[in-house]
Amino acid sequence: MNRIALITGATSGIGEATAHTLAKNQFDLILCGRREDRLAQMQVHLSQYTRVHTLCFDVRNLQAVTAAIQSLADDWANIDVLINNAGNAHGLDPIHTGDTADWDAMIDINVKGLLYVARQIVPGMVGRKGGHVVNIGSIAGKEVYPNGNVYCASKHAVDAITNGMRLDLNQHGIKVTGIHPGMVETEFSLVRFKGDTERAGNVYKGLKPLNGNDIADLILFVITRPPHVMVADMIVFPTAQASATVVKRDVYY
Ligand code: NDP
Ligand code: 8X3
Repeated sequence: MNRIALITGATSGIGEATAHTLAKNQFDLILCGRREDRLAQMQVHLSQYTRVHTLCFDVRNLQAVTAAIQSLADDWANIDVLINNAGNAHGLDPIHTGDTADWDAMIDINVKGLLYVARQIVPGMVGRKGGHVVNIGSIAGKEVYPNGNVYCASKHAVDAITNGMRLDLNQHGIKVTGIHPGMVETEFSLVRFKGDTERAGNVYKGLKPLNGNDIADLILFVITRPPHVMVADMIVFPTAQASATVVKRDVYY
């Protein structure tokens, strides 16, 4: 019987690629995001491989998160794998000129949203004495870089929450994994730079970045280890990247 995986942020980038990969590897899928049209298209496409259910909500809205998860029928309610992936950077500004609306968005989505979703799903895992939570952090949760201030803070919080979850859930047989990518070419930079395609494109110029499928492969790997094996933490870079700030480019700007 297929396991059930719930993916937040399934409408683009890492989450979308993960949905495609898991659909072809014996997972039933609950796909979440705010863009209903994309969720609907993915449901149609991926239903050729597996059972697919969609939930459209904003992770910032506690009532909406709660209502969505509680709306699940019995045959969807026992979630085996939670992939907390929804998140973004908003802006890249020094601390003294940062936009407080950007700060609110990053803290509300990347930190509080992850917690709201986990709070709804993890109790069921505790009751069933098993499950796996995969939190998508970032190299920004392991290092701090210039102008990254609040995004880095939000991802350091994800790292701390992931480690805390692992401690608290240890006695309940639940696996908790943190995956921390470096540069992945998705809609991430387009969102960070508020639709400025030129600035977003420059982030990846002169190197081969990771793509969503690279991270999806790793997620599939960690959630298909035998019951006694838990990958706790993973940092993954493109080969051209050595840290948040050290990147080899063939083209210099
Ligand atoms: P994308 O912008 O391509 O995807 C972000 C996803 O998050 C979308 O599906 C979006 O869906 C969802 N999302 C954003 N805000 C909300 C919200 N308020 N409520 C619900 N869903 C939301 O970026 P990535 O795929 O790159 O990002 C996925 C994760 O990976 C993020 O946590 C990011 O921080 C992390 N990451 C990304 C890296 C990169 O270089 N790309 C590197 C390291 C980590 P919708 O708009 O439909 O709601
Ligand atoms: C995304 C990677 O380096 O832009 O989390 O913060 S970085």
